Amino acid sequence: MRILPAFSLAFGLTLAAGAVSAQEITLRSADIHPDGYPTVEAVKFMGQLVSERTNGRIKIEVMNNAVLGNEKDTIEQTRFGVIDMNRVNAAPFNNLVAETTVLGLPFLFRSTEHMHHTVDGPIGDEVLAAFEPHGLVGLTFYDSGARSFYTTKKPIEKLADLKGMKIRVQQSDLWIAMMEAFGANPTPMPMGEVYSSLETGVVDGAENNWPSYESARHYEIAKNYTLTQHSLNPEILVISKISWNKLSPDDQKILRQAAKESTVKMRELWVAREKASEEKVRAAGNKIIEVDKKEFSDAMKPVYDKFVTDPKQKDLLARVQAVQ
Ligand code: BDP
Repeated sequence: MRILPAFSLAFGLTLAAGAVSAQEITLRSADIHPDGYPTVEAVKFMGQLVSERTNGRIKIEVMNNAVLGNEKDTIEQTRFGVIDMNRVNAAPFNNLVAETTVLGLPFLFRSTEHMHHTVDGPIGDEVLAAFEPHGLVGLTFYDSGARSFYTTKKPIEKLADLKGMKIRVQQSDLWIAMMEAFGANPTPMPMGEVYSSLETGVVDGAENNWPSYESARHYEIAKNYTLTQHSLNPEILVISKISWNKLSPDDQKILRQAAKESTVKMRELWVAREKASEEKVRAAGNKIIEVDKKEFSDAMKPVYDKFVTDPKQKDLLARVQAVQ
């Protein structure tokens, strides 16, 4: 949290009796994606709302393009209050906040609506609340579409094609186990290293949604995109507990509300971007492959067996599955 007292104190004195409460606060928010990406634009939108509702007293500065580092590192920095806010996919949180694991389980959500109904309801609140003991406050969820595989050389037409392929995964034990269950050889690394790893053959492929496949330009080198749609793992926006505790309860309320409203905006942006990215990739002549998804989902039992073990996780999974 960057507090800018010079201008704001003087300004505050004219506005309110308590100069301290009128201090200007700039919350720095990390994101790895470029401008125009729906997560980035959603947090900017949230910043506008917060600024309007606090008469410019609180601002959010979105520091995107991974300028603050890769996701795993920025999560640590957010826990320690070096970075105020962070928008990260649920996967890099898995090893820290066990409750996030369930959301990434392969072929869990039947549809985007099922995912929305889950994260918008009490289960979503429960997962967000689970961040608190880990130095973070969960604010809201954003969409991330469906993740599918892409490869540089051999296209994936059936499950057996994944056998022995080196596939980049996010830095999460769940995701490593998932790739193993698909028969692949998982290579965890941050998103920023994927392009060169595909280019130099360190990995044979990776997996992501249409917008990331397109915006990170992976589609230019990994031209086979196989629509396995194996996970609808959402994105999560968090704020450091250290930054949070410095805010008044009223300001916390404003932030929570603006975060929720930014999700509504994000979903509109997401639908448009997904379509635009798909069109761009198809226009580039990439090979888009449909597969028998059942074959892929049938292979996922070991992942469920390994990660849904204790009664709490079992109960959470059953409740997600029961959401209509
Ligand atoms: C994108 C997520 C981003 C992840 C990235 C990845 O938006 O948070 O870091 O995937 O695969 O879809 O690392």
